[in-house]
Amino acid sequence: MSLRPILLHPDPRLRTAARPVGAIDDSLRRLADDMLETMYDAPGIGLAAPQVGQLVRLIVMDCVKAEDEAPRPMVLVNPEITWTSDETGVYEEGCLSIPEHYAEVTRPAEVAVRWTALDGSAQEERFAGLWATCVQHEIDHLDGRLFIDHISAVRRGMITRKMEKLKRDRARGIERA
Ligand code: K2U
Ligand code: ZN
Repeated sequence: MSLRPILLHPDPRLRTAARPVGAIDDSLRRLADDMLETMYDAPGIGLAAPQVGQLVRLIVMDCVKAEDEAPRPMVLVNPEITWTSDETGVYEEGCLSIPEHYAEVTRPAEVAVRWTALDGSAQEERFAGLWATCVQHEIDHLDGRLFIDHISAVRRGMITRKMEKLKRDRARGIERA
């Protein structure tokens, strides 16, 4: 297992729709393992393959936050939302590709998702609460969408300009070291 670098917005790969996974082979399983390790290390509660530069439809999640609850690492291959509740919920979202920026995002409070597990079996589950927010946030990533696409263009522009400066400073910092 190894940590993968997380791409920072703006990056064209974060705006590109990912391709469906064909074969579930050893390299996909290694990518899923590395994504889980990278997610826990960040720390985060979800991660999508495009965030580590792999434009395939693969996401990982573990939204268990209680210390006394067993972690529930999930790997979803080719996830699809098959139902959304009429009821919506608001959550202050962040993103590992847009560090230190948060905004309230309104999404359906519950969703049903169909996917393929790493063992090739078909899965379908309903998610609510933070799991519902997270799985929608991750599937957005697979379609090149970011949580800042759900806020005003003015705020999205401000965040993008700040991220461009952060990336310039980081690049300069490496040169200066
Ligand atoms: O996709 C990502 O960047 C991972 C996000 C997923 C996420 C964002 C907002 C709401 C739910 C999930 C990271 O986990 S951001 C870190 C984080 C940690 C705990 C709660 C919310 C966000
Ligand atoms: Zn994100």
